[in-house]
Amino acid sequence: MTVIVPVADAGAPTTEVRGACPHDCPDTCALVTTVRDGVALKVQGNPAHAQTGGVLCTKVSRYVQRVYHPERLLHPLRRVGPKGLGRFERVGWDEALADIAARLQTIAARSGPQAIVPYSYAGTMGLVQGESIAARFFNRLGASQLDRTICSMAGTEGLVHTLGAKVGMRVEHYAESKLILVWGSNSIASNLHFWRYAQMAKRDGAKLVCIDPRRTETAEKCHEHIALRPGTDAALALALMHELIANDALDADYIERHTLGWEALRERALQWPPERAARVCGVPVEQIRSLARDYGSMAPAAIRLNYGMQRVRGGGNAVRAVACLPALIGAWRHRAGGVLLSSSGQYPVNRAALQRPDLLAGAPPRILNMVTIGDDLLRQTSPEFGPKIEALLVYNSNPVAVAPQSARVAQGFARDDLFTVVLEQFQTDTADHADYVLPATTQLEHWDIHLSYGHSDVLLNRPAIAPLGEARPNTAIFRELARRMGFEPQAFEDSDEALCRMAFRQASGDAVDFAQLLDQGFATLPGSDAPFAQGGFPTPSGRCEFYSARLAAQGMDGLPDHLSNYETAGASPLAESYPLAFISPPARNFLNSTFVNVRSLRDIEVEPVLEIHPEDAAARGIVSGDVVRVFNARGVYHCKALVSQRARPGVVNGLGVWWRKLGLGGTNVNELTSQRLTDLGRGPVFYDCLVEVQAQRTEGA
Ligand SMILES: Nc1nc2c(c(=O)[nH]1)N[C@H]1C(S)=C(S)[C@@H](COP(=O)(O)OP(=O)(O)OC[C@H]3O[C@@H](n4cnc5c(=O)[nH]c(N)nc54)[C@H](O)[C@@H]3O)O[C@H]1N2
Ligand SMILES: Nc1nc2c(c(=O)[nH]1)N[C@H]1C(S)=C(S)[C@@H](COP(=O)(O)OP(=O)(O)OC[C@H]3O[C@@H](n4cnc5c(=O)[nH]c(N)nc54)[C@H](O)[C@@H]3O)O[C@H]1N2
Ligand code: SF4
Ligand SMILES: [Mo]
Repeated sequence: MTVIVPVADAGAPTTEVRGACPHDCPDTCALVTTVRDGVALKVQGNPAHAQTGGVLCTKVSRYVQRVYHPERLLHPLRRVGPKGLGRFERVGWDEALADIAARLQTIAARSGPQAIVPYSYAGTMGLVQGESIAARFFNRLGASQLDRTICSMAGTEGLVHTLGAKVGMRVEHYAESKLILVWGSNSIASNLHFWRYAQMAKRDGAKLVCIDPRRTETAEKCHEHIALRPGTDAALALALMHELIANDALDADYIERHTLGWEALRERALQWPPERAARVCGVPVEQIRSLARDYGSMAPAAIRLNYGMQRVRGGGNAVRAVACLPALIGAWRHRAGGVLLSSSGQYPVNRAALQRPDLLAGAPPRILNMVTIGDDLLRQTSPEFGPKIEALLVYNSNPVAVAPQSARVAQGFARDDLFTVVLEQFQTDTADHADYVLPATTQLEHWDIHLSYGHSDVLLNRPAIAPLGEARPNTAIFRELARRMGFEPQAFEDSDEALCRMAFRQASGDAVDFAQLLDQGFATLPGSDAPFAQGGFPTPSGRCEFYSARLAAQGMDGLPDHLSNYETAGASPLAESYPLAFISPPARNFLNSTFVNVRSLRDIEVEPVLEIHPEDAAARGIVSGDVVRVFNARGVYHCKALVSQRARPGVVNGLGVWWRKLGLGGTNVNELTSQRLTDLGRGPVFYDCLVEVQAQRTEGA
């Protein structure tokens, strides 16, 4: 592989190009790239953008190391060795695209287009390099569609059935809160720019409480840490309601005017005295009582919920239960009160213009859940499933590393009769299984436009440098494939800049001022400061729905409840063999599996670790530094033990998501996770998982 050594002419003038961080992170920072002589010298936070505040996380402040990484993919590759080994030869674009188009046409003619499946997620969050031309291509082809559930669907459904949409507080207003519950979020690692506002509030006297099974760097910096068992958040929320009733801390007027189903929820909450929740959550009863006293008395009270708490069987219900809390105390009356899980529902994106569902023209295609790709790749044609998967086109995702139960996923990807094309910047675990690997540009090399799920601005990303080597944007690759498949050119001809311009264009006009985006790189959406001060929730009833008639109509519980995990520690037969709960939250210096191959960041994380509480370690004769075997019926994961109070008793933390080939023994955390689905939204249950751990001093790994 060619080593790229960018050398800029030191005498050439520098320019600054405005952009947006493309990564799957709520912060969506505004970037400024300094360019000299066509070479990107550095990437910094745009000081003019309030939510970025001129600060980037460590990962993206080293972005040029990723862009000019010696292992960047620079030309198309065709597999020459067995799948999974990563042996490839260089081919030209023409040859690669012609062969891919011919293979897809053959499969579509023989087995129907639904035997072809796209697999993509949020390698870039851009609306253009995400699902624009790619979606048009698969719509026009009539391929299977992908249910993009792998991150947030349980929480999304929970919010939609309570508040009405993915909406909530504006992040900047947390600076004025008096109590902040950081719930299921390691904000310092994964929502740094929210944490800046929480710090301002703290300096102003606010109290910060972290609710997380792991004693994270965020938990350490809060005044209090409630280290509950994974998957018990709804029990905690119901007990808080119980105490708000007992303490007479409710805002009866707000409940009366702006909520639905209080009588029924009240009855349910009364079944959850703090003693009961304390047993379920594994926390002291006094901690629950004191949290309820604070929540009922310290106004304005704000909750920053994050997706970490919805990756369990009852994740959707848990989000529903927590999302009910602000209405009970009338927290929404103040702009610094309420809850935020995601702000993405407020953006008027014109997805139909970008993705052209009209190109489907005919029967709706089958929809496959990305969480169960492991099982689905191993299925035969059947009336229930439809045609066996014969071709997979992967972009913006690394499923062999990030999808649950990876032994099954890798087995599926290793099928000799599966035709796999991977659009990538790097030779990932997934790319190792491809028939063709096509080199994709990075954010510094292409146009894009971004919404955010943590703030309320739109950001434009202009290319700062020319594409490296023969890399092409996803859009350009799908345009070319469409041409070679003989699809009508008019549906694919929009340029990337034109796609950016149409992303927020509505019948009533442009929702954002594109001239302003071109000029300063970001634009703020108009919106209300305290969106639900007077009610007006975007639910069918216009109220905060404690009781959801829509859920009841689907045969589900209309009220939120605590659902125990599929795999529960304690007195279950499964727990006899696998007594420890296993969670695999993000490592601070990686973003899902992105950045694992950037040496300077991997050196900070050192190696894959398993945090284990001193009691659990002692019971197994494990000391820090031991290579351990973490296992259950689905697989074995090898990593280094770190005996640490960051783990609570009974719960072990395996920080994710390493590339399998860079971990010990070619495995990662998803060797252990299951393909079961959440109560709402068909999401994954990464943190609903039991394991056992053994030291493995003799064998090594
Ligand atoms: N540095 C970094 N930043 C990231 C990511 C990353 O991988 N690295 N990932 C990005 C992505 S894709 C997303 S979706 C977002 C949000 O990503 P999240 O996955 O929400 O990440 P965190 O905010 O770190 O929250 C996870 C926290 O939830 C805790 N947790 C696990 N189970 C439970 C539970 O049952 N209840 C409660 N209360 N807490 C639990 C974990 O211990 C962890 O500290 O962050 C994004 N930002
Ligand atoms: N055990 C466990 N598993 C998890 C999680 C966990 O907490 N624990 N987190 C889950 C969550 S929240 C999520 S969101 C998923 C994330 O899963 P993915 O969305 O698959 O995220 P990444 O692993 O970051 O992989 C993204 C890939 O896209 C590539 N990429 C980036 N930009 C572009 C581009 O412009 N074009 C092309 N072609 N490729 C590009 C990157 O190089 C990278 O390899 O993982 C999930 N998996
Ligand atoms: S990953 Fe998040 S914090 Fe880091 S630069 Fe991107 S948006 Fe900002
Ligand atoms: Mo995610």
